[in-house]
Amino acid sequence: MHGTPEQTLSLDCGGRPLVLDRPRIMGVLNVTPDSFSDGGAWLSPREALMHAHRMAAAGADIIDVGGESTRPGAAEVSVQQELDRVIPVIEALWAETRLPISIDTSKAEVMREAAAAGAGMINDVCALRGDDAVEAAAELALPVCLMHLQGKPGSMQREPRYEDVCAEVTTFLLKRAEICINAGIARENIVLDPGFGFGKLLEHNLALLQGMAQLCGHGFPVLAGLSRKSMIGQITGREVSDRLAGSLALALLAAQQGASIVRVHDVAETADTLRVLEAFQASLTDPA
Ligand code: 9MG
Repeated sequence: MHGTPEQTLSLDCGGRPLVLDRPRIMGVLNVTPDSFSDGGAWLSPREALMHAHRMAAAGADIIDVGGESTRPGAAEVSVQQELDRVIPVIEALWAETRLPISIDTSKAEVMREAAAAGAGMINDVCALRGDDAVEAAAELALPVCLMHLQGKPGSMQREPRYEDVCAEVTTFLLKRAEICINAGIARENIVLDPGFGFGKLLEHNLALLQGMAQLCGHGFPVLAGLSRKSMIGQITGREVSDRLAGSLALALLAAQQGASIVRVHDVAETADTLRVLEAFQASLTDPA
């Protein structure tokens, strides 16, 4: 849903615009010891910050800072632990870059503190279903990404079941969007995310990718997070550290299907991949 110039959507991330005139890249910055994809490589705030600068230079359009892993079986962290991890990083990123910053959290208190430190978007894998989360997001008046998740992070992969995964995910997200709008969140501040890998088997993830146009047709920008996910391991047999090619293929497919934002670990490679797609799409409308 990139539309004509008159229709171009833009998210105002706390004064830092994220213009959705082409698929945008959200760089993942985990400040956690146990994220599934990078095993603590970015644990210290200093290292996290250096990595964020590398992602910015490589073409990231927004940086997503997270202090709690959403991997199945990951340890829960307290509000204070999460704040201690993310706030120094957000403050430094705010001061040292011009990029919008998103906070990956489900906790209302973390949303508020992160926004005060400079975060301009809320990325919640629980779609603001936590205590006080909708109220906090409405009060902060920042863009929010509402993600679908079946079950709970700890047990979501046990036996996910759907009759029609695309219809059920779409219905859930539109219902959450309606609840958010009724609570005072502006419609233009809502981004939807089918939640690849969150309570989904490979067949569900592939159906969602195929059916993404259905989700994109409701006027909300769609975010897709597929980078290094286990579906790539299931298709290719590769370990997390060896899923770059699979991640790029999925970022390309998601963007082609209409995703406005792709959430990725490998920013430089994704930027090149999306440039190729953009050139190809431009050649369709402007043939030689
Ligand atoms: C935090 N996080 C991990 N995977 C994600 C995904 O697919 N989407 C969003 N919005 N956040 C994610």
